[in-house]
Amino acid sequence: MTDYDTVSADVEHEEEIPEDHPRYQDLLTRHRIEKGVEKGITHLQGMHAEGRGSAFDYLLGEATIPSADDAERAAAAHLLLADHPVLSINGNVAALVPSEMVALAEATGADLEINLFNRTPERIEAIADHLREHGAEDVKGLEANARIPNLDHQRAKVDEDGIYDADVVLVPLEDGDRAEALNEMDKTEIVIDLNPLSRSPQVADVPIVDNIIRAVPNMTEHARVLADEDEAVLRSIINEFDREAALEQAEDRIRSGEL
Ligand code: PTJ
Repeated sequence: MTDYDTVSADVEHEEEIPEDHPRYQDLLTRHRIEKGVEKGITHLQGMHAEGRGSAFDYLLGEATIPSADDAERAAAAHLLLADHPVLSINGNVAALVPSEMVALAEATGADLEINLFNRTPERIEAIADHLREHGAEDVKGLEANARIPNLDHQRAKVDEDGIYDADVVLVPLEDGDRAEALNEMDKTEIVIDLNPLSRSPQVADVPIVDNIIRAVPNMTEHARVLADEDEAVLRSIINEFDREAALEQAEDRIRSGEL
């Protein structure tokens, strides 16, 4: 019996998961999603979404492939150049990367906005509290006084001075309908999704096929490095990024296991 066999299935605090466990990142992710459900942050459907993401990540080699790193750098350049960048947060994002989203918002001057597929006042409050506990000062999405056109139901609700007004939006782990509707509003859309065939990355200006746990800190790192660059340098990073190639390389990696 190895030490790995002693990892309890009922971990209370994430520090109990040994960092040298070969499946450390996956165990950490599952733990955070479970805690998110317990805290009323993550919807039960978020567990299904995580399971699907985890299967794609396994096939990707649980690593940020070079084309994803290019996408994360281009995304950082877009956020830095934006007039009004907004980072959208759902129940999975809040559970998985709360402090990392706060750090990305600080590095790029972006707003944080809660935008839920399964919207209830209780979940909105729980997520806002959770983000504040992780350092967020201003959280949007509570007012929800505007609507994304051509989208029915609760999932269309956004803040007028948030996502509705944004020129660049980061929408991680997004439902395909909403990604399409946001895209039709002529916003620059950055999507993080481990499934390159999903509609959300397919319609995104910058599709990032990577686990959000790796993608967000890497985007922040790129944003810090690029923060003092001229507009021309940022524009050339954006122009050099090839979205079709990024999607193709991710799919090839998943299908063949080779880069
Ligand atoms: O909190 P809510 O109410 O807004 O609901 C959020 C979920 C995620 C439940 C909702 O948006 C949903 O049902 O999403 P989908 O349609 O299941 O899409 C989620 C996508 O995210 C899938 O393509 C997954 O492969 C992908 N995904 C899951 N976990 C990760 C991921 N991508 C990157 N990193 C992950 N950790």
